Amino acid sequence: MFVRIIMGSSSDVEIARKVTSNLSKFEIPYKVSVISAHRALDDLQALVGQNDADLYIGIAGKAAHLPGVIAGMTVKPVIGVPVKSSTLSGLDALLSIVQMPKGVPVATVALDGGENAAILAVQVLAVADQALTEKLNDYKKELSAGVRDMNNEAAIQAL
Ligand code: RP5
Repeated sequence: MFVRIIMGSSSDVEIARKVTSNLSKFEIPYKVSVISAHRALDDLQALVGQNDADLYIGIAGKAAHLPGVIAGMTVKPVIGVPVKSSTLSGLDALLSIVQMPKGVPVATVALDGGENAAILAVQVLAVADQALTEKLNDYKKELSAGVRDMNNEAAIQAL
């Protein structure tokens, strides 16, 4: 099992780092590439054409066609991460990724949402993996505990 993370430019690396650090928490193997759908389409076709990954995460800003083009090349699930990289504050990337034509979905997460891209990837991969499902249950418990800690903070209780 492994996830391919493809970003459109090395300028997207901080968002990719959010993905890799969260996949690592669940011990999910991954491979990272920089390949632009616009500037290196042949390379993208060659990589996705290998058909060797279980899931793809495409990270891109501006006219962010990368995740959609990946989705057009594979039947594996594709998660898209729009990057807030331009003068339009990322709205361009968000709409470019989320507004896919019917039949070719890209599961789009929030702007710069590398963390949720990783968690969603784990959830997809966990459907047929009980050990991974148990790790996700533990993760959810940690989230709950974190909010309980916030609730107990003295500054909150003093309001
Ligand atoms: C997109 O354009 C990339 O995904 C990046 O977010 C944005 C800017 O790319 P660079 O001009 O920094 O290479 O293709």
